[in-house]
Amino acid sequence: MKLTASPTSPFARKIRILLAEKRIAFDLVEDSPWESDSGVPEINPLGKVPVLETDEGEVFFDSPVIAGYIEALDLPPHFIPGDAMAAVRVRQTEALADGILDAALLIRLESLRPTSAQMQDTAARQGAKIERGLQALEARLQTGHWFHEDKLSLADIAVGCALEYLDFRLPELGWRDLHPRLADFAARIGRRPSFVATRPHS
Ligand SMILES: N[C@@H](CCC(=O)N[C@@H](CS)C(=O)NCC(=O)O)C(=O)O
Repeated sequence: MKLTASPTSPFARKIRILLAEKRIAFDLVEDSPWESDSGVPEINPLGKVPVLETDEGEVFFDSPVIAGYIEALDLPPHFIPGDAMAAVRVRQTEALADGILDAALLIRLESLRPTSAQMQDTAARQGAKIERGLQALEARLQTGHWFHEDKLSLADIAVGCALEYLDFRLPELGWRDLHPRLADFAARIGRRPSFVATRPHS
């Protein structure tokens, strides 16, 4: 299978980690959808990465759908529970982590515009979403090492990618100060070889 991704995309990183944890071989095609000559719009009409192409030529996006496809291959270990309600709960935590990333990306994109063209309230509005999201995640991590059933799941991988993206692009947030359980969690999951091997560098 082939995964098209930009090297620093946190959504693509979630999929790369999932594939690494499951020891599924894949070809990584680096392509930035921000470049004018990007081939991404030809495989994903939405022009976003990650995009996964199966050996049979079927194409999947966006990252939660790709994660669902990878799990549907039924190769251990499993990162989405077989029980339908438990799976919904894992996906809910994934959505929270992905939503934090959406907000962080908007702040980042706004910061790249000339100062005179920046929307003043974007950082505050999106920053508030990030903070509420972090509070919700901190509350979900009341006991145990992992978010669901004390077992590594897609939720943990998604949250780990979101927290490390904040470190990478918005270090000034200093999110660890108010979220000690998430800080412990980030340190723990960040030691996994799959996280170390995919950590973005500026
Ligand atoms: N919900 C999507 C979000 C993907 C996304 O926003 N990817 C960014 C890179 S991190 C992108 O390709 N942006 C290009 C664009 O918005 O035109 C997913 O989970 O795959």
